[in-house]
Amino acid sequence: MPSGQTRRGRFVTLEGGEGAGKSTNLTYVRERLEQRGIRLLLTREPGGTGLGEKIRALLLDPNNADMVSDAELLLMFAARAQHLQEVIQPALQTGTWVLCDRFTDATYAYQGYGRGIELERIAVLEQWVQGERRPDLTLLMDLPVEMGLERAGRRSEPDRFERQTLAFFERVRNGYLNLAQAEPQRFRVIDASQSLHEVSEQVSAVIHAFLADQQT
Ligand code: Z5A
Repeated sequence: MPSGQTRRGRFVTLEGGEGAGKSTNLTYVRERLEQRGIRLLLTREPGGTGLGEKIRALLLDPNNADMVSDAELLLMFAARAQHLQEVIQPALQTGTWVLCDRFTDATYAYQGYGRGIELERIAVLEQWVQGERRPDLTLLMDLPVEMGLERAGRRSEPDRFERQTLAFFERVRNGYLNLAQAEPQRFRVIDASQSLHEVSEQVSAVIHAFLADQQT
């Protein structure tokens, strides 16, 4: 690379169903990357900006039980448009890596497979809001739905998504697995049903291999 030119940052996302351990494993990914001297920005969706966090609150509020699926979809992309322009793109352009808890794969999984919105309509919004921007690496934390709900259920009051049926979460899980199968070069599926230690070992191996690829 010519001197004075900044190498663009990489865009890494974590995905998975309820209680899959994304937040927990974000810490491992962060540690692995920072140990290698990589400048890193941690963020999440929906959210990641002042406006995005307000949209997130609307989306998760159980009092908005009457929100229609199209409104939910458009709010996800409204938050994403702000997030991309205000936070993600500027960081990547200056060489900072972005580690994001959920991104557009969650829209395909939840609003597409879960709610039943046609995937083609989501693809139109994806192209409109993101242009060519896609994650460079996506870790999909996969585990049986009941196990994830059991883990998540140990916490606070359920939000609007956490009140969905088991069948909804099964569709989300299958949706994620379909996405991963369609793009094996980007996705790495982690068996999140294992112990925290074993899951962290899988995550470390994925990050190690990804970093090795970046140097070739
Ligand atoms: N959503 C959407 O519909 N469309 C979109 O486009 C986007 C999002 C971007 C908010 O997401 C909601 O937005 C989400 C989808 C929707 N709703 N749902 N469901 P979120 O990511 O903020 O919320 P979440 O999915 O509810 O995250 P979560 O439940 O916090 O899951 P997590 O981060 O994957 O889990 P965790 O907090 O790391 O772990 C859960 C518990 O399990 C915790 O007590 C851990 O200590 C424990 N844990 C984790 N791993 C293990 C292992 N391996 N063994 C034992 N215990 C473990």
